[in-house]
Amino acid sequence: MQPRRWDVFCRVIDNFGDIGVCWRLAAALGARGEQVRLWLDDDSALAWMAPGGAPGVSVQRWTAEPPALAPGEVVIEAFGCAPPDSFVAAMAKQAAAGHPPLWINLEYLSAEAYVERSHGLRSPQFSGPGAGLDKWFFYPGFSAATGGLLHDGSALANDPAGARAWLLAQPWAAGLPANARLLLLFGYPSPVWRALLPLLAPPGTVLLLPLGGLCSQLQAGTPPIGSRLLALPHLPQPDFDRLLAATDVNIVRGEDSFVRAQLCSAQPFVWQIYPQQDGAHGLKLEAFLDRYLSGSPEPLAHDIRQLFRAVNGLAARPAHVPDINTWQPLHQRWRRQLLAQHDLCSELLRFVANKQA
Ligand code: TRH
Repeated sequence: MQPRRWDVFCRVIDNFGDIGVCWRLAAALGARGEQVRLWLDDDSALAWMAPGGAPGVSVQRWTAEPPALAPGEVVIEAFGCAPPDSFVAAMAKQAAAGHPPLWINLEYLSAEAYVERSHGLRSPQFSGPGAGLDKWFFYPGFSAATGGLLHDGSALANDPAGARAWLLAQPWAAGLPANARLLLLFGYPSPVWRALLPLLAPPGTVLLLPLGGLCSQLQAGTPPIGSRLLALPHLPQPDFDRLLAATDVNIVRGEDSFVRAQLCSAQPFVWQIYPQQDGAHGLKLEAFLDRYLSGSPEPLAHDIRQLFRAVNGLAARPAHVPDINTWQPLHQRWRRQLLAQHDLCSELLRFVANKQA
């Protein structure tokens, strides 16, 4: 089949999740033989996230006066970022000529029930340069009634020893004992860490800290007794995935590292959710935990829920952390369940093929 031409629009709001998700999607589509033009208003993070680029993907600067390029067959706006008016007008013109591009809004990931209800819905455009066009909602998610999750890199979890050997060979890991307990801490700066780290990082733990606000916060304080901090350079995305597979526990955040910790690692993880002003993140966290812990025995489920809540400042510091040996099988069962779902790239290709048939 002829490759399709895709335009993927991404606005970097903050941090690395917007560009991280869009790059991963673009690279996954490129790997399936599609031609992707990724529009970015700020592509600076790609220098370390994707230094080698990816087959089939070209990056297009999204400037105030975007170049007048003809839209591809599929246009994705990530997280409702609204492509430029001139581009949408060109889409409408193509539609008037009998070749409407398929316009998709790739939404944020959530385990909440509305996702299953809203996935695949049509949104007719009544005004603006795109009047007369349809926009379609595409929701990633944790069940077969959603668009699923990107699955690339998931085999890493099957070879933790290989991932650990890779880690120990990295220049930034020089001198790390082979059997060190490694905790990746990729979170947001927060007052909760002072109380929680002594629980999460017992003596002998090496805390791996990606560059950023939390790394600076912890470097300015005293590490938990008997543990050590190791600042990491920014890694290319495939190496970040390897890192997740190589550690003993991962603390992750946002959207993309949260998904990777579930798929790329056989070890448990804790999620620091992206905080929202209106507190909506609390509901989102509980919806995820309801799914993740479904069918799990008490008191394990209770302990995990309390820990996730505490990391997000939504509960007091728990008295103890969940037992890793009973948590691990739960995590692995969850991971197998996710891998049994169709992956997001396949779902997206199927969605596009159906709509364009
Ligand atoms: O960085 P995040 O907090 O991103 C976001 C954004 O803030 C966004 O506005 C918000 O909407 C979203 O969260 C929910 O966390 P996330 O999503 O985990 O993105 C991090 C990306 O950075 C992910 O793709 C992995 C990548 N990464 C690397 O490739 N190498 C690295 O060394 C590190 C530390 C991260």
